[in-house]
Amino acid sequence: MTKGAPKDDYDDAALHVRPPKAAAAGVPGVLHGLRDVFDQAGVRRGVRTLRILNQHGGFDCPGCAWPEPNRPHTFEFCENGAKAVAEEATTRRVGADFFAAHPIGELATKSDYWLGQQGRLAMPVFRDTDADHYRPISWDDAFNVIAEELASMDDPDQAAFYTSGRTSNEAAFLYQLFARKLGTNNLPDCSNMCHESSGAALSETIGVGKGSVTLGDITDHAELIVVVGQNPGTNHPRMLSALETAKQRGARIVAINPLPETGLRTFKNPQKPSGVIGKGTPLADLYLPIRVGGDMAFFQAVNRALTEADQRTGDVLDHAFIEQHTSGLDDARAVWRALDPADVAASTGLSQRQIDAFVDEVTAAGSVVVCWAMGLTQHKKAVPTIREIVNFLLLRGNIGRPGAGACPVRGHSNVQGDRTMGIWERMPDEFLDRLGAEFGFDPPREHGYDTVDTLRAMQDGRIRVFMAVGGNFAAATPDSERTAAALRSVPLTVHVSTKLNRSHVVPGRRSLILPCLGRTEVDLQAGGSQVVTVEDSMSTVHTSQGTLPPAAPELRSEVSIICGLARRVFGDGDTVPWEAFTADYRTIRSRIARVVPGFEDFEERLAQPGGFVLPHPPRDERRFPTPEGRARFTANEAELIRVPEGRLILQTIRSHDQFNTTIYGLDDRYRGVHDGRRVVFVNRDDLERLDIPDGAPVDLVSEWSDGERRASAFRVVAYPTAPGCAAAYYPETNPLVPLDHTAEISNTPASKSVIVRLEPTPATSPSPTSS
Ligand SMILES: Nc1nc2c(c(=O)[nH]1)N[C@H]1C(S)=C(S)[C@@H](COP(=O)(O)OP(=O)(O)OC[C@H]3O[C@@H](n4cnc5c(=O)[nH]c(N)nc54)[C@H](O)[C@@H]3O)O[C@H]1N2
Ligand SMILES: Nc1nc2c(c(=O)[nH]1)N[C@H]1C(S)=C(S)[C@@H](COP(=O)(O)OP(=O)(O)OC[C@H]3O[C@@H](n4cnc5c(=O)[nH]c(N)nc54)[C@H](O)[C@@H]3O)O[C@H]1N2
Ligand SMILES: [Mo]
Repeated sequence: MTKGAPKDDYDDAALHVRPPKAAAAGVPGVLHGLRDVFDQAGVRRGVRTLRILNQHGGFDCPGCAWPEPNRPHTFEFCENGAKAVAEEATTRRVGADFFAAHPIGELATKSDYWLGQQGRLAMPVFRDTDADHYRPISWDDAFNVIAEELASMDDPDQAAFYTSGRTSNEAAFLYQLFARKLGTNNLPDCSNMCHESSGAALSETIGVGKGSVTLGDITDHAELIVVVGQNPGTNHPRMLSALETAKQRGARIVAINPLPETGLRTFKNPQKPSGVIGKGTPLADLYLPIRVGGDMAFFQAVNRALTEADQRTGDVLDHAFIEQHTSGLDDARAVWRALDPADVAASTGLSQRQIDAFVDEVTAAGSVVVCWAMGLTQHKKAVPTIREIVNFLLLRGNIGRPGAGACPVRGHSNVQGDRTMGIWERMPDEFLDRLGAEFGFDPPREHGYDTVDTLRAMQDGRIRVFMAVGGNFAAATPDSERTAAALRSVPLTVHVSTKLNRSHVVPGRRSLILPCLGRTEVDLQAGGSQVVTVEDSMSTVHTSQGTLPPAAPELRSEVSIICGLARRVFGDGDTVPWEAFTADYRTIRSRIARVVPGFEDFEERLAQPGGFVLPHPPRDERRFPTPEGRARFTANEAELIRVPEGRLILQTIRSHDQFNTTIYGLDDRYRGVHDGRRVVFVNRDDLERLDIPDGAPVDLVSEWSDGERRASAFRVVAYPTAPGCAAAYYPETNPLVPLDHTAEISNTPASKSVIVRLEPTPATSPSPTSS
């Protein structure tokens, strides 16, 4: 008997709201996490799974990319990590009976929560041309279907290969090799919707698109830690332990966020006695309730204040650093000088006193780290905003020394590693040269499609094969209704997945679902039990090895699926030894070592406890590999987000009970929402002004040049968010985000700033559970 049989779908009727929580984690947090694991995995499998989470020789937590402290035998574990593990370790299965019982049309009406609750995918299934059902198919036949469709293309750019950031380095390296051997750079990935803006801003200004701090910089050295546009209590819970450690040695913390997130206020560390019975550690010393999208104006005002203070005293800026290592300060300063305080106030919603309080924190601190996540990256002006933060760090030499630097906190556990392995539609020529030389072929040079461009190409009928290794392309991307229509028009879609999700139920005309092993499971190949590697948010590369028996006998590893397909496509005489790669992943790593800089002696260095750290010239030696060899100050033009009368700026966020499009449960405990998800948080003053009562049922309507988009039947929750702003959960709100509403340069969907109006939900409207 399967433990915890899946529930019927939910309809939000039971939704209720309590006041937000004052402290994060503590014992209730851990109990919630454990309950999920034991409910889904059973007690024995559950204990076994959690004991080896994030430990040397164990598997890397699929929860997030926050680094593990390099201390063997600690129990690095958090509530949301436990939920991520439970999702994978569940004993429920989706097999042939399931697909026979449920036509695709019916599955498409189910919520993301329901789909995920059905359990692990147990066998490959195929939907033949426009059929109503998926049916089992053998692996060989599945590879034949894909190979034949690929062979029918006029041009390799009619295929696109998506990756989500849970894919291991080994699988990612082979996947991009496969795509490039086929002749395309169409390698869209989740990062296009995530930290693309950070990578773009950092590579332009400091010469490396990755964060420049280590965990020790935060725990042991930083005097001030600024957490901007990030909700670590939910999305990176282990970061709270690091912030607590910093706090206890006297570091100061500033939170900049339109929402007063619980996790930034007080933390009760469940792994310490004081966290179990005490009041917990207060985290943020200063909280700035910034208006959505106001960060660039804020940092410009701060940078202006710092330069002006320096003109008075001469000791606020790090003149030696600026002189020796940077360029462009004069142009940036000209922009700051021209700032209009009224524009700053309108953009940020903050008073001069609040900005001054921040400037005082900064000038009092010998070293500053700025951490950020999606609150900065998913805006039209995301790239210039992050460049402005680099300006801020450069002014006081806060880069390349202990306790200082830029810390984009990555999402998926290996999203940074996938990029390092070449999952990018725009890999530089040096990488392509080395790849081509290693494997004896000429990789395509023309840039490929990112996520948004893949969708555009699908809409125009230019994609014949869409393949995804992991992720949930249909639900994670913007403009859901148009996206679904685009996906349905593709001749063949292929999803390599662990669990059922929305992408499978809006299939292409023909569609395959190929089930794979998860992180937690033993990966046994001809050459024995395999380990894979991942790279965390702070550039540490280490191993991950599952220990649970595979969820079903037919599952294959991602590596084996990619190699199986490649052998079918390229034949057995290929210059790439696909079969040997599957048998022993060390043979893949020996190639990575030759192609990817920083991976020399890969296998040997993996043996070190905790793995090894990739080189990062700005962090390691204050060397900036930009064209001029200097870090660059940039002149950025701020733009006030104009909000017509009666409208709000909607940001789309995660609840405490989800991992992106995977919905673990229906509570957002810290924000006080229970048993439902279709809520919209609005400031009480705005509700009064708009004459909408707290608790009212509303539709969210977004307005764009090509017309309106609607998401119906949300409940209004009066909440202390910054005035003029609203927040609601993703993916329910993705139908509201126009495909063309993207960040400049990075092309990331601007899903944190969608102009909406609230309309009363018509009384007859059914309450939809799916989008
Ligand atoms: N449990 C769990 N863990 C996760 C995930 C998950 O879904 N669940 N997802 C993973 C992934 S892929 C990612 S990328 C990360 C995401 O981690 P986060 O970025 O923390 O996730 P979001 O929920 O999008 O939260 C965005 C935060 O930015 C704030 N914000 C929004 N707009 C603005 C703005 O204009 N300015 C400022 N200053 N703040 C703003 C919001 O109020 C919110 O606190 O988490 C990763 N970890
Ligand atoms: N409106 C709005 N949209 C957003 C965001 C937002 O804040 N607001 N955030 C964006 C961000 S930051 C991101 S990263 C994207 C996320 O986009 P994706 O990465 O595409 O989405 P996920 O929900 O993380 O993918 C979940 C699916 O991955 C599969 N999976 C899980 N583990 C494995 C595994 O080990 N192997 C394989 N092959 N499959 C596995 C399961 O089938 C599961 O259903 O969404 C983006 N979309
Ligand atoms: Mo992400």
